[in-house]
Amino acid sequence: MLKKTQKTRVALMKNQSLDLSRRKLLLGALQATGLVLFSGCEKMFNGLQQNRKFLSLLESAEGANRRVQKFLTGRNKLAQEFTEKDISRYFKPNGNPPPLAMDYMADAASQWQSWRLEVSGLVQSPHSFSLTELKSMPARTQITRHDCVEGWSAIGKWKGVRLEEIMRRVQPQPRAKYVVFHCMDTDSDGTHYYESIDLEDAVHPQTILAYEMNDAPLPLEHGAPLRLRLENQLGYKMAKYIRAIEFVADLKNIQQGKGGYWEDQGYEWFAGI
Ligand SMILES: Nc1nc2c(c(=O)[nH]1)N[C@H]1C(S)=C(S)[C@@H](COP(=O)(O)O)O[C@H]1N2
Ligand SMILES: [Mo]
Repeated sequence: MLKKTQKTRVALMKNQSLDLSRRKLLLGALQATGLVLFSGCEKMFNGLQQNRKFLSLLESAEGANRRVQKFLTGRNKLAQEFTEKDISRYFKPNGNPPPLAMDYMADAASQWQSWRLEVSGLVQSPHSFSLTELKSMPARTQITRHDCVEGWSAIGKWKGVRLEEIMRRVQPQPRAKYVVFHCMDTDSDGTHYYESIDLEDAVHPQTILAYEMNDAPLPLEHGAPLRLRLENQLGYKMAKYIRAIEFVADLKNIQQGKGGYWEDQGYEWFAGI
């Protein structure tokens, strides 16, 4: 006879392997459509949740002090931009794998025709944008370095619409202080990824909602169809698989109240580099 905890563990393991084989099936179907561009994808599925380990320097008091300084000074400074030849040959996909939800997979297969970005909250004119509409808006392209708190970096080329353009369209109310990004993916506990930034970062010239990476449609594992690029902060701020954007006065009523998935687990809200 198994003890109750053992039983639960066995049940959990069974669920996980079921989950994995379903993922593999769906992945195969997507590969057939040519939507999965990176071969590292399989590995990423297996590496689920490995990013819970963080480098100690980044968590140290020294690292935290540096970030406070950054927050107070020079926030509108441009992050360094690179040239085509600096683009990394491999850019590690990190964090949760693409959402397993059937509607996500179906949307991907139809090239996001029915996907919409819902923009709401404290705005004068809430609006839902199709990908075509986002692509028809003024675009910015930038080649920048991505720094993950785990200690790896990669340089990539991103094209997208500036968040300020979205704000011009929806008109945030004076009470709005933060922009919250709601994502479609979940961790293994079913908790949705989310992130938030303040309005100062939202209007930064390099803050874009990217739909292209290295001159190709944003690959699934890098956050298709839309992900945030915020070039003066660490990787975990850059929400992938965005479904909705909400303007709020306060972060305390969203999930655990700390402004982001990792922040809810103790990481800093302002992750300046
Ligand atoms: N929705 C969502 N966004 C996310 C994550 C995630 O797990 N889910 N991981 C974050 C982390 S820790 C990093 S380093 C980057 C990784 O981006 P990449 O997959 O393009 O390398 O995405 C960030 N945005
Ligand atoms: Mo990260």
